[in-house]
Amino acid sequence: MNSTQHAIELENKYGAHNYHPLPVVLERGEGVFVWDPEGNRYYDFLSAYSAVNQGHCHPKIISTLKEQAEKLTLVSRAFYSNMLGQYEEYMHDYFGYDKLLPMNTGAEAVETSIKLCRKWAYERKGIEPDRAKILVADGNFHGRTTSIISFSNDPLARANFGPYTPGFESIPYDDLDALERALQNPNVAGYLVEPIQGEAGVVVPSEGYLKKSYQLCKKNNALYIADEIQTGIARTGQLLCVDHEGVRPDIVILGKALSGGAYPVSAALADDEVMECIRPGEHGSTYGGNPLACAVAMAALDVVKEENLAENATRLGSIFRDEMEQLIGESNLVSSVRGKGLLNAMVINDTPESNTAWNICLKLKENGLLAKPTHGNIIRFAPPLIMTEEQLMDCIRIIKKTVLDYEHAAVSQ
Ligand code: IF1
Repeated sequence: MNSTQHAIELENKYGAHNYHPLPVVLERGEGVFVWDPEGNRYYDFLSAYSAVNQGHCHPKIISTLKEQAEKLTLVSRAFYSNMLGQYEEYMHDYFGYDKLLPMNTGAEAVETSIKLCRKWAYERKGIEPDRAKILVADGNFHGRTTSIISFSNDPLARANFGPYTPGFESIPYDDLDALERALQNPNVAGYLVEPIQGEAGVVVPSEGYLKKSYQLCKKNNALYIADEIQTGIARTGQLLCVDHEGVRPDIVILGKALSGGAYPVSAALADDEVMECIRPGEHGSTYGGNPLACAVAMAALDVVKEENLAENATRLGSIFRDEMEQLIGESNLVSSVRGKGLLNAMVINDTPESNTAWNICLKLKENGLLAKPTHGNIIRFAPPLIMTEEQLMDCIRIIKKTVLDYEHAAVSQ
């Protein structure tokens, strides 16, 4: 038994119900495509929440993974490995930060940056013990650990998981006045922010916000911490989303596409002034920086440059939004499209409580394209960055047809 239905039944029976997936089972992926057990092919328009920017099972990444897996996979940080230093130097050359702290999941790298920020606040900025405060933005999503959900505003992510970690203050996103006011508190150690808010529904801040919020932090001696886990690695048309405004954060957090989907790899990047606040015994992870992760990450980042993924994201992203604007002209069902590069969202003209976006996603699936609603009435569109223009046009055709058919069916009911 290897059918879609059976796979879903097994998950329902034996797995925790902490997700509500679209009813599709995937067993194979290649590039922009994934297949279900019955052999149906789909365009992947989620890319595992932007982890698979390089496309599914990229041959270079997978062959590197196999090669390294046969040689050495894990040594822990009790010993040196021949790969970690090489990877750290590679990352230094690639992103231009003095040092890297390797972790595995995105949430761990966010936790790492929180610890780095607090440590810096006490040891360099001179904040009194236990008084440091980190600013975050309303609507944030940074992961699911107990500390991170403590500063979430999403009741689902947060309710009944208290008591919550203190030391955070949430301010409105894309609001420079609110940031400036909050920064008047001398105990503010840093501002943790997503350059585009993903979970909130691909919320793009006003032009200049990244630059000006960075400058405000610098003026008030607070660290600027950019969570580029979803927006980084070419997704928005630049290597990092902050590059659009020439901002160089004090801490950059990477995950997801750092491994191209082949393995969990995350990292916090910072200069010595911040990174040297962490000494032996103060932070770490058994798997963080393991040889397999190092090899995979270097291959994944090679692909980003070799295949010009940032340029492709820019080019295809603007075609996508132009075409969706046309659809808005023809349809009452779509109210807006927004995004940068290939991180985009379509707002469905219905209440967040309605299941319209979900139903459209079911129809998209029937028509061979996988996307997922977020916040009820928003559909996120984020295909792998290796997509060709021809493939994109095929996808646009599917999306337009699906939306228009859905609307006509609803009208004729
Ligand atoms: C879920 C969203 C995406 C992230 C940012 C840290 C993390 C994430 C900016 C944590 C993770 C994921 C996790 C996934 C859904 C998802 C997501 F819808 F919630 F917003 F991508 F769009 N910072 N994002 O986006 O990284 O620990 O998961 O490796 O939890 O359901 P992680």
